[in-house]
This record gives sequence, C-alpha cells and structure tokens, in this order.
Amino acid sequence: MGTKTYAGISEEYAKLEHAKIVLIQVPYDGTSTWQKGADKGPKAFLEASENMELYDIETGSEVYKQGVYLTDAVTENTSPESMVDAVHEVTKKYIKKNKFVTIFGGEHSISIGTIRAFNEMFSNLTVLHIDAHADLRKSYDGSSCNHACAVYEANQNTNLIQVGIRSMDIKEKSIMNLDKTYFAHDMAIDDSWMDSAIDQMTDNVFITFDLDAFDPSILPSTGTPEPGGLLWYETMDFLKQVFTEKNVVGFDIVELCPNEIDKSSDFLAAKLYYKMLSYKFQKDATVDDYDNAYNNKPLTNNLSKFKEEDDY
Ligand SMILES: [Mn+2]
Repeated sequence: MGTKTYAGISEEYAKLEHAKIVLIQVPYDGTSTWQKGADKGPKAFLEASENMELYDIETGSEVYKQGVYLTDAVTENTSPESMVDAVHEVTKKYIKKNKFVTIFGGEHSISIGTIRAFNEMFSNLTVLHIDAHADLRKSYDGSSCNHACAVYEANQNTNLIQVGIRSMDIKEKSIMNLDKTYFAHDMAIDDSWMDSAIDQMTDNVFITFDLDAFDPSILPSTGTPEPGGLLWYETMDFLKQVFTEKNVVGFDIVELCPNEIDKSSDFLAAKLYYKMLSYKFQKDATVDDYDNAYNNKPLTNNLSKFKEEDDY
C-alpha cells in the first residue's frame, strides 16, 4: 500500500504510535458461494473514504484526528483456516497495543478470526451480529471457516445477539438463540427491538457488521443481496445508542463486493465506518479540545484483559 493513509489523512494522524484507531484490511474472498468480489472491498472502501468529508455534522467532530493507522493487508489465503489464524493473530496484536481495532473485509469468514481475538482479550463479550443471514452453520463446503459459519463459534462462546436476519436454513433454527435474534420482518413493524437488544448486551460489545444487512435499495454491492433490509437512519439510531450505552471494544465490516459502475455502496460503507468511529469517540473529543486530546488523553479502549506496555 506504500504511503497511502486512511482517507488520505496527513501522516501526523496516520502514525501507529499516535493513533488510537487501527484499521486492518483483509481482502479475502476464498469461500463465497455466489458472486465473487469481496476481495476488492477494502480497496473500494478506501477510495470512497478519500472522497468523503471528514467533519461529522451530527457529532460535531473530526474523529480522524484521534489518529487512524492503516495496516498492510492481511493476504494469507492458502486455506480458510490459515486465513482465520492470520486475522486472529494480527487483530490480537493491535488489541494488545491498546488500540481501538477495526477490520474491513473481505467476506464474512474473516470474522471468525476477529471475534476469536476479541473474545480472548475482553471479558463477558457480547457479539452484536448485524446481517441478513444467520451464519450459524457448524461447517459448510467442508470447512468450519466458511462465510456461512461466521458466528457459529460466537454462538458457543459469547453472548451473541443477531439483528436483521431474513435468510437461513431450517437446521440453523435449532442452534439459534431465538430470544436474542431479531428478524427483519419483525423489526420492520415494531422498533422496540432496539431497546430489547441493548438490554441483552453485556458491557463489552464487539460489532460484526455484514453490509448485506442493509436493504439492497441502498446497498446493492454485496455478494448475496436480500430484500427487506435495514435503512440508513434506523441503523444510525441503533448504532448510536449502542456506542453511547455500551463499551464497544471494536468492530468489523464485511461483504462489500464493489461494482465498477455504481460506487454508492462503497461510499455507504465508507460513511458507515466513519460514523461508527465518530460515535465511539464522541465523548472524548469535541472540536474545541482536539489539540489537547490528541497529545494527552489516555486511550479509552483500555478494558482488555491483557495489557502490554507499548514498545514502539
Ligand atoms: Mn450475510
């Protein structure tokens, strides 16, 4: 990636030693079953990010000034299992440096690695899974590291809450925790799902966001678009509440499958990422105290079970 920075921000905000935020790119598309192209997701997302305004009107902030370090892409792809191991390792490495770690995929199997890392590093983890698909299969196409299995392990080992679901196999229903699953057809007619889902969360929350959770009318560029999805403002409303009320410890965004002609999905993904950062750091920084915040404030993402001295 050379000297490229996230969103084209200047070097002073892009250096690892000053950045509170780390962005890991995983351009992986080894197991998708229908439309290929999620491997091109990070590049399209970064291009769109460069063309986005970096002042967030709603929060009145410029969150990039917290510092965003863009890692080299994780390119291990000899097998789904080795990719998951590589993602797990690099995610954990940056959590140990007390960074707010974010990951952009790639298809959803990368989340097996990200969730595993966060679950090892944070106690009583809730995984908030926002997706059109249940992704609860134990294995698929001969691998437990397939995109259709993205949250099987999270369902066993974490407090998994699923939101936006509108496509699954009947066999997944026996594994699914129906009390903590919010189906799209119910969400469409009753917005009490937001409070209910938040009430079920522990304090430490990791968000895995499959972009196909959105309605294809606003995000068509994804591997498996499903009608009847989330719209923009209800999604922002929900995320804002989660970030305000809980300690969101990190997140991933997956399944952007860019289209040559229509860039609107790339732009939505870029904006979603930036909104999530803006909500996360909203209370740390208003425009007025940026200069102080940048140099002196301690990291807020400091609740990991494991601490390591920074050694740059
Ligand atoms: Mn999905």
